[in-house]
Amino acid sequence: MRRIFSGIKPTGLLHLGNYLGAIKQWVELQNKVDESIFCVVDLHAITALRPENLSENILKIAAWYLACGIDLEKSKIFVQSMRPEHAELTWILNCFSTMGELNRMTQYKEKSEGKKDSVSVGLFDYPILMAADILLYSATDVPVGEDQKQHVELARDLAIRFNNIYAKSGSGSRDIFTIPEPIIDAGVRRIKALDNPLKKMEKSSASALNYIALDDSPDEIRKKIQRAVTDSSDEIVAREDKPAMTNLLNIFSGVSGRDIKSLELDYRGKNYGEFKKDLAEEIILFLKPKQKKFKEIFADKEKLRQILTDGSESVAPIAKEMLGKVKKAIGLGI
Ligand code: AQP
Repeated sequence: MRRIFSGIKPTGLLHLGNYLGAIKQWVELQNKVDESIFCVVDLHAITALRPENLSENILKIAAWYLACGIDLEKSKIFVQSMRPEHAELTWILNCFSTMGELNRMTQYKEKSEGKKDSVSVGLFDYPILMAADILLYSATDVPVGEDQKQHVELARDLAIRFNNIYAKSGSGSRDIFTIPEPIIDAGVRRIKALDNPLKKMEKSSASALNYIALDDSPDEIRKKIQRAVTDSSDEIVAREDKPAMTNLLNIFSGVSGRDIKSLELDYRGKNYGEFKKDLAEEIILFLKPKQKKFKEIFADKEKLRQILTDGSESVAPIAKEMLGKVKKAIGLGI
């Protein structure tokens, strides 16, 4: 039985990077596995920031999942904080993890750089919450970007450690946790920020010029692409010494379905202005049907809340059973 688990944190508006790097792959994977669970991971959203409009962003992200093609016949969607088992299993797994392991997490090192003593304990503990998300549902496959691979490896280590301890104690609970595999699709695009092609596009950026949000209007898209950073020479090719053009070509290819080589051929001898104009129109065309669907779904918030409540109730038996097994193996409770 193959079960996928993945999620996005509602720290801001979903952007093209989130679509091309995550949701597009989820939509394809939901047809290939037995079960898919997609979560809006709101507990993760408060580890480093105090996101504005958190509650509304949670609903928006859920609406985008549906508008982009997550199919409720095949997949379950819910909000992390609606299931208390995530926080409870996090505490238990905390007691099976070491400071050394968490100190080695690259994302923690990057996000805490220069402010080690003032970052939240939650940021340090982020990988354990992620391990709890994955292990609670016995996920076999976890689609993630390269930057999250280390966290899935930690979840694997914790699962193996826990299984080994409780097998040794003779409780007969060898395989409490399923060992998850990270799925890192080589075809998945890593999208860089429009205002800095050396950094990734990110929704919590202070500048809206960093990203194309999925709900940006045509005028905003034209303006942002027009103002996107370019490289020094006026040549439309994807090359290591041209990170800005490589990123723009990558986005063009992602939204149009055309390969980068054919785009390079089409734009040979043309200038950045023409290329950017076409790119903006291609993004607008690509987002238009998704935005239409999003608006319809988001207009009925009561229905959306019901979908998330139903989703939470439908995953509850899996989460409760797993937490029950874990507590029983340890001997917690009476
Ligand atoms: N720029 C990107 N290119 C490709 N994929 C991306 N993802 C995020 N940014 C890009 C993928 O989207 C999923 C959502 O991840 P997340 O919200 O849990 O955290 P993140 O990776 O930290 O995303 P953001 O948008 O950059 O959020 P903030 O600004 O809050 O840190 C993941 O699968 C990720 O790989």
